[in-house]
Amino acid sequence: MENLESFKEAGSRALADLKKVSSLGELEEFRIKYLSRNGEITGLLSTLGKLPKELRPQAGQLANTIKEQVKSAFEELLASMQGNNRSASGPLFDVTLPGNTPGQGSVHLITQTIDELLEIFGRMGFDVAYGPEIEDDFHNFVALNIPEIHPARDPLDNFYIDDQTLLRSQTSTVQIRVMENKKPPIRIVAPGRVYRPDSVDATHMYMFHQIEALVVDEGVSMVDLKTTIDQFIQAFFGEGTTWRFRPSFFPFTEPSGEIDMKLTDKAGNDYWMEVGGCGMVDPNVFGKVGIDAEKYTGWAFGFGIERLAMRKYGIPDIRLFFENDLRFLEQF
Ligand code: 2NM
Repeated sequence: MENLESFKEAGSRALADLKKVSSLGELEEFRIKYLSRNGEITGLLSTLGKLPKELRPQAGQLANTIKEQVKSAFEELLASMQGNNRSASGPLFDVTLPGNTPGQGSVHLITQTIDELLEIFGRMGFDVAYGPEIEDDFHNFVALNIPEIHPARDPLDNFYIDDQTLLRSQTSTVQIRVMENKKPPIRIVAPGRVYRPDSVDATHMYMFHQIEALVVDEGVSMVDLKTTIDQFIQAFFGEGTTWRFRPSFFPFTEPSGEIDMKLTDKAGNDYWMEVGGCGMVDPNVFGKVGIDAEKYTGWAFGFGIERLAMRKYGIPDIRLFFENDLRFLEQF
């Protein structure tokens, strides 16, 4: 009986030692100590001959059970260490296995386009200005020389919050705020969202983005306006892009013009497409913001950012920008 107890004791000691093993090197030491030909556990069987004959079968069975137990615990640990570890003493995982790469997002095409526009205008010496999207009647209409009875004020053409407050319908509101707060020289661009309750179709959305430029200084003329627009269009669409001024009217500029780009349709015929508006700031606007119209002149222009991006990247439908379908967004 005493021998049987010592067999059990040897088994427990081996299993306890195995728990302390933390590297393949230590595991090999364990194997030599307990499971090699002269190891302690393997050796149990060779002591059987010294036992009384009646005890031998029971002791032999016990020795085998213990040996199988220790061996299978050893093999299990060995397999788990080898499966996760190539180095004998390193951490218990394989740093060379490919991991789960998190999906990487990308910058939205409208944001990319705004970044590019600000980069181009930055090179031409323009500062960037921002303003609130919830505006008052003064900044959205009055200061822009838009009279009380003008169709642009129609409740059906604007998102009014109350009589005096609405979502801005153009970023010119930012130009007004800059002119209120800063004396000339002024040279800014204002990018941002604007809101108009248009029926949604391939070229209309109730929210879109504009970028407007404003320059005010002494002796500023239409030559500066036209040169700046031309340099911008060549930089954004590529050298050799043809565009034209077309006379037009805005309440806040005089004279005013539309900016048309020359395009070619599938049949090879040229046509003109409006991409923006511009003009010399009306002296009435200067009067509203306290700038001396006798001393200063200025010009402004505005482009729809979605339109610019649609032209540049061949996007046929404005709704694609806002549906957030990854198959669209991932292309840019
Ligand atoms: C446009 C077209 C023409 C414009 C005018 C002004 C201001 F505040 F100076 F009067 N800001 N923006 C302007 C002029 C905007 O966008 C199509």
